Amino acid sequence: MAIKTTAMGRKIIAAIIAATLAMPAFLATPAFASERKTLTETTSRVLQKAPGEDIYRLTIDPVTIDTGGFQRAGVGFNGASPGPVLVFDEGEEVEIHVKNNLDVESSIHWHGFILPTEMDGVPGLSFDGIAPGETFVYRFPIIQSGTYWFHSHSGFQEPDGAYGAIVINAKEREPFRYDREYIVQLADAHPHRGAKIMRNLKTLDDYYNRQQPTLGDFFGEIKEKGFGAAVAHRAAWGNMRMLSSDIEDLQGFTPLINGKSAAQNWTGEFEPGERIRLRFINSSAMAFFDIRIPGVEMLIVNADGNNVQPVLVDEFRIAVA
Ligand SMILES: [Cu+2]
Repeated sequence: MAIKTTAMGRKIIAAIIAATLAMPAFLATPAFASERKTLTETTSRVLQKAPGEDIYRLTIDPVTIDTGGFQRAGVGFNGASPGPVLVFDEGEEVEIHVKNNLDVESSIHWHGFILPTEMDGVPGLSFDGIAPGETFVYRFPIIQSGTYWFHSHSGFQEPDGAYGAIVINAKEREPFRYDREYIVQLADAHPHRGAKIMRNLKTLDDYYNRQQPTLGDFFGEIKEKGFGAAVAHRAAWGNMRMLSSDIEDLQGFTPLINGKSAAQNWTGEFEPGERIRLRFINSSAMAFFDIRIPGVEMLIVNADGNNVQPVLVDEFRIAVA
C-alpha cells in the first residue's frame, strides 16, 4: 500500500528555470525592460494578510474535488484544493491561525520546514492535532528559503485534497535571474477518498488492479512456453501473493497541475524570450511525474530549497514528496 499517510518520504522539490527557445538558456542576459512578475502577480491564489492584521488565516474546509472527469468530496484550505499559495520572506517571523471547519480532527504540517518541534504539526508527535471547530496558532521564524508545501497530516486528508504551496523569498540575491515565476504543484486525484481506498485494499489487495490475468492469458502462456513453464510461472507469482500485472497498488489516478486535470488545462502565460521560473512540487499520494516542455530546455537551479550546480535537461522525473 503506497498511499501516503505520513510525511516519511523525502521531499523532492525542484525549482526550474525554463528558457524559451528564442533565448539560449545559459548565455543570454535578457534586457530587463519589464519588471519581474512575482507570484503575487502571476497567481491570484497568494494568501494575503487581512487588513490591519499581521497574521495569516487559514481554514481547513470540506470541498468538492472536480477533475472534469469525476467529482467527489474532499478537503481543502480556505475553501479550495489546492489551498492558497503562502509567500514568506526569509528572516521574518510568521503567525498563522488555522481553524478546523471539518467534523474530524485535522492539522497542518509544514513540509521541509526547519522549525520548533511543537510547530511541526504532526498529531501525536509534536502536538495534539486541531479538534473540530478549534483554531491552532502556529508561530515560527522563517530561517530558510525556496519552494515548499503544506498539507494536513491527519488521516487521508492530504490525498483527499488538503495541500498547498509555499514559497520563501531568499534574503540573499539568488545566483540566477528570471522574468516571471509560477508554481507548478502536481498531484494525483482518485475518484475514491483515501479511507475508502484503504478499506478496499484491506478487503482485496488487488482491488484496484485493472489488468487481472485471465484464464485466457494462462492458455496463451501454455501455448507460448509449454504447460510446465506456464504453471511454474503462475505458481511463482502465487507464492509471492501477487499478480504478474501488479505494478502498482492503486490505479485510476487523474494527474493534476495546480488542481487542474489535463482537460482543465492549467495555463501559465509568458512573453516570447522571457525566462520563467517554474517551482515544481510533487504533492501526489502515489504518482511520479516525468516533466517535459516540448521544444524547451530547462535549467534546474534549486532543489529542496538549496541552490544547486545548474543542470540543463529536457526532461526530469519528480518523485512523491
Ligand atoms: Cu509532507
